[in-house]
Amino acid sequence: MASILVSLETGVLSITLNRPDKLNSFNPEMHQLLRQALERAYDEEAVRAVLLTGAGRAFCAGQDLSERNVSPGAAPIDLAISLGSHYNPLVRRLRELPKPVVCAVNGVAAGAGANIALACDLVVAARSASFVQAFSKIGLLPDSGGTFFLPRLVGSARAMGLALLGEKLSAEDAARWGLIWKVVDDAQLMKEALAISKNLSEGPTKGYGLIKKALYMSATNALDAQLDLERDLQRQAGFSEDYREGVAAFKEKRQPAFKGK
Ligand code: LHQ
Repeated sequence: MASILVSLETGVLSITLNRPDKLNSFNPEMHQLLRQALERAYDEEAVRAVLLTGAGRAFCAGQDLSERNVSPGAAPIDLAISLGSHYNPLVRRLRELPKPVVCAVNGVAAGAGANIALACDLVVAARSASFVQAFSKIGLLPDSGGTFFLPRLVGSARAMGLALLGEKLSAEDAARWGLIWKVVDDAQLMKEALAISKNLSEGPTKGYGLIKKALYMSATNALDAQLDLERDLQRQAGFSEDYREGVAAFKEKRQPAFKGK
């Protein structure tokens, strides 16, 4: 059984982490297939939004710990290698993809699984889902962008509590804290996440890519630099066909037909 399922429908590339018996934890094959799916999302014009979710009762439990040999006498594992070759490129790919990525968190999101969800642009979670910075329980620190995303999303006090205590945060609290976009009833999750993704896939894709860039750059820019960036990106947006169409549709009092160009 493939550890990643991929399908393209009406402009939405759905990617499902598919190792349910291992709570969709990451092994090298899953990393490789996810990388290929995101490359496809980048390359194919027909892909105008991505929807990431998990199969079974979990979204993703982070690294597959059953693959780590930590028995006495075993050579110590250099974790920087798997961060450098798998997790960090994955987070960069999600953030740099010039198309919106929706994450439907269907169950527990733990360790790198939680932070990969947070690396997506819009996170919708099932009411029964939860987020766990499980790293401290095994002597590690949050990775896959966790130490960057958490304080920015929920403030340093809550980020520190989540990271040090490694307790489960319910989807409802995650939404209340501003960690994610919204929480919905379990039965509504995929319907809602698909509706959001489809809506985005019919939108001004170029403009969305520029929105991502501007908002993500704001994490490290001062106001002056950000104003300059907005000027430069708005120039690009203004040259798009979709800007023309958006304004024409507004004037003609009709729905715009964006082409993502
Ligand atoms: C698992 C896992 C798992 C294997 C549950 N692996 N089997 C990457 C590499 C480089 C540097 C370091 O960082 C990283 C990134 C990381 O992600 S490190 C953090 C790795 N993840 C964790 O520490 C999470 C470990 N799992 C848990 O804390 C819990 O299982 C969660 C909170 C995810 C779910 O709890 P429960 O719903 O109570 O389920 P459970 O604990 O009973 O797990 C169900 C099964 O899944 C169980 O197997 P079993 O055979 O007993 O049914 C677990 O062993 C297995 N499982 N996570 N990551």
